[in-house]
Amino acid sequence: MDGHSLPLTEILKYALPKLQKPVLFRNMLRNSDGSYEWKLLKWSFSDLVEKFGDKQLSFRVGDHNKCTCTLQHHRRRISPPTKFCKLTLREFSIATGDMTKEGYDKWLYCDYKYMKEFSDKPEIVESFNWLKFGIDKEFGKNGLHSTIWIGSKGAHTDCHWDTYGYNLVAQIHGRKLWLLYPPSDSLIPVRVPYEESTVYSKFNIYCLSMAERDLLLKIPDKPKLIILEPGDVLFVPNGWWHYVESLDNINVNVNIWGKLKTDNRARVKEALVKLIVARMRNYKQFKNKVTTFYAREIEYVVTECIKEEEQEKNEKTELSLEAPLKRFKPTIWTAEDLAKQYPNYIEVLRDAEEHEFKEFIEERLKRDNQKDPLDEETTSEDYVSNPQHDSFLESLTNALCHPDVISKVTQVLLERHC
Ligand SMILES: O=C(O)CCC(=O)C(=O)O
Repeated sequence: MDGHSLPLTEILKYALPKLQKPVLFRNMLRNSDGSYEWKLLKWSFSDLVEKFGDKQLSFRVGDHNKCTCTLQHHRRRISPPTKFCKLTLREFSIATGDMTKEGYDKWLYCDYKYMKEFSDKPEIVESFNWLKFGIDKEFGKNGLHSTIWIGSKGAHTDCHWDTYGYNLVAQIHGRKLWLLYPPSDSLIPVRVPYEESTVYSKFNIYCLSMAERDLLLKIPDKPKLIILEPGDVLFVPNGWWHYVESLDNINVNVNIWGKLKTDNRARVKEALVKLIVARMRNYKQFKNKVTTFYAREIEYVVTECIKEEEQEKNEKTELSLEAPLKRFKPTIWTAEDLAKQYPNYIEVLRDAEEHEFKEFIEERLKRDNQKDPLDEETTSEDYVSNPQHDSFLESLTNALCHPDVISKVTQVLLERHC
């Protein structure tokens, strides 16, 4: 096979769920004449503005170069407190024009928006699909199961990893910077602030403190830094840390999480974390529910998980009893294998050079310097201030929710529950 042939869908379907390293797909979304295959990529941003019409989108608003915190880090210093505004895409486009003017120092981010919300805009939902990447037809035949991210320069998502699936991210407009780290404890996983299916890092990468800088430089794992351009598709394996920042004034990307066999166990883990956070913290969303509500939810996902795992075991046994010729044994592909086989389409991400990483860090240190000294810890609407709250309670919650602790509890529950 030469490097010109497109990766086979069947190969990607089996390879991606097992792949341990991120890879970059280039040219996958282009036809042989160089034009884009997806309508979403063919459209200009003005086309997209027309297609979204009067649809109101909710944007987070933050300050450039300040320790403005994302929604998730709402309990850290915020100046001003994280705000939302409703804008049409046209209004967003006008606002980003204003943002280029001197003295304007805000960013806007309509992030993590499930495209199901746009089912009244079938032209947009049908303008792309993930079938080439081996995503099942049920989920990948259009954009309905995808999420869209629309932001201006500086809009960012704090460093985290996602508990379910693997991620395919397609850049549509503008450039986005991704910092990735392999799964490990070194970035300090926390569940306070809490967001379902997201394990945040304690590091606030957008505006690093000196102490964070020093710690980051000591992490033995090598980070990967990549700037996605329109048409690029990034594959992120499950468990990889990522921090993401928009570099251009207008930024659009879409993504889908491919399903993994481990998602059943992840559901048990998430239900356990929810119980702990609900009982240890004072979030409004958990206020009116008794402990047995969460226990029942855990019981349900444990039962489902046991059922699924039994079924999988039976399928494997049946397969091994079949005639040897009928058995299908997919090859385990590594990122390097894929890149070697399809050099025109797949690249393994290289580790960031030391100087690149240092530059990245220095830029984010400058932001911290411009932090407003009057910044106070503020509370989001969702957080009920608790005079008893102290940092030890937060540490205790994070310790109880630590991924290793939760994995052990999950294992014991699955082994002992009948
Ligand atoms: O693009 C972003 O801001 C974050 C994307 C992300 O976290 C994801 O796709 O998992």
